[in-house]
Amino acid sequence: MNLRVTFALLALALPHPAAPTFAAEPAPQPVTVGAAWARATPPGTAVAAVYLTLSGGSRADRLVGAATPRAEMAQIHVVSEADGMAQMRPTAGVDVPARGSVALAPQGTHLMLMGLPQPLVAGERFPLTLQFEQAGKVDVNVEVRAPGTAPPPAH
Ligand SMILES: [Cu+2]
Repeated sequence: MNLRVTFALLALALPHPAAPTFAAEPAPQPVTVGAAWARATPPGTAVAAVYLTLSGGSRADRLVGAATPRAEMAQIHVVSEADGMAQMRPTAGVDVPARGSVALAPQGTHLMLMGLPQPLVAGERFPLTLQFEQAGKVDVNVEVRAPGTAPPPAH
């Protein structure tokens, strides 16, 4: 038996360093993001809102930011009512409870895209990166839907 074959047999006999280890605890499940969409924007409109659903993983997390190549800036906005008028304001984050679900939906919390160089066209999709405290960056695709009859909420 030559030396090369002997080394090959030795390598087979040794425990493989990448062999799976069976931990007592299951791997933590991160937050997941579903059904991200935005309304198409008329030409010349510099802002758009993105809606989506956050589904909590095995531990609580917090959405703390977003970015997309389609806008200069993205903020998390909450809607509150003052003197009968709905008002939006930026907020630092959205808590996602473990195994809970949080919907960012029209008339409520949303992601505000500001500084759109081009309009969002119905039928297209664009990438959006969400930033979470625990899960880090999560990439999603935003579906652009035809504008409905309801006017977008005023800032
Ligand atoms: Cu807004």
